[in-house]
Formats: sequence, structure tokens, C-alpha cells
Amino acid sequence: MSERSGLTDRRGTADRRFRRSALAGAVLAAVLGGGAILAACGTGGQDGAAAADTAPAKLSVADPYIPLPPAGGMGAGYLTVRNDGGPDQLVKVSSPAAGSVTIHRSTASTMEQVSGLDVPAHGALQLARGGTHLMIMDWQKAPALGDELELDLTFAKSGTISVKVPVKELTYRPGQS
Ligand SMILES: [Cu+2]
Repeated sequence: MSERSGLTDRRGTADRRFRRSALAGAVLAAVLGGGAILAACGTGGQDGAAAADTAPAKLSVADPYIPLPPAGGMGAGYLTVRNDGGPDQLVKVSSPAAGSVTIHRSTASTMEQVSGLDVPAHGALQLARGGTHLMIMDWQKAPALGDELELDLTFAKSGTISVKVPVKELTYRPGQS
């Protein structure tokens, strides 16, 4: 460490440190993601992996819910997409109940819109609190507890799957009744 480094140098060091930790996070995410795929396709060699990639996806949606949004405010949507087939990608979500539904990813301090989310082969895509979620705005009518709202999930290969999504208490977690 240089005692005499000026403000610019220290800034540079901090910046490099930040980049390194961001890179480490990306590598870790890649390792974890790769691990999940390996676990799912563990017995297949290269041929097996190639076969899995062209197999049709077999998707089903589990545990969808929307925590009751504040009056007039934006809401979040959570659900799990299960896949018993080849890989697919969630590319668009819309709803007759709302003017805008976007796919979001939470980062450490904020969230950002993403254009799509992978549904891994023989795995699941989870949209859950603190992670990826749907952001719903411009309600046609303010949602109330017990409402069932339609979400239309469009996948790159499987087309559109429509689900009825119940509006739950703010504290609701899947698995509770
Ligand atoms: Cu969001």
C-alpha cells in the first residue's frame, strides 16, 4: 500500500476492488448455476447434454401468488416454473388485469428489469421474495384479497401459459394455507 497515493489513486484502488468482488460474484453465480445443471444431467456425457438441449421443455407453474399491493401501488408476482424437459426461457409476461408486467431481478441494493429468465432443463425457475420477481403496475382495478388474476407467461419454445394467480396477504409464503 502506498502512503503517498493521492485521491485519484485511492479511488482507482477502490474501483478495482469493487470490480474484483463483482467479478467474484459473477464467477460464483456461474459455478452455482453450472452445478445445478451438472446435477440435473449428471449421468449424460456430451451426447446426453446435446440430447437434453433439443428435447422439448415440459413446463408447469406451481405456487403462483401476488402479495396484496398497497392501494394504487405496484405489485409483485411470485411463482415457480417446473420443467421436466429441455431448456426454455421465460421471455414475456402480461396480464389482462394490469397494463404493465415486467420481469425483475433483485440486486444487493436495487432491482433491474431483465429481458428474459432461463428455465433450466429438468429443473425449475423460481421467482421468489428477494430474488427474481414480476413487477405489476397499472392495475385495471385495485386487487383485493382473494382475487384471482390471470398472468400470461410466454416462453421462447413453449409458447404462452396462462395461470390464475391468487392475491394473498402481504406476509404469505408458499406452503402456508
Ligand atoms: Cu421489481
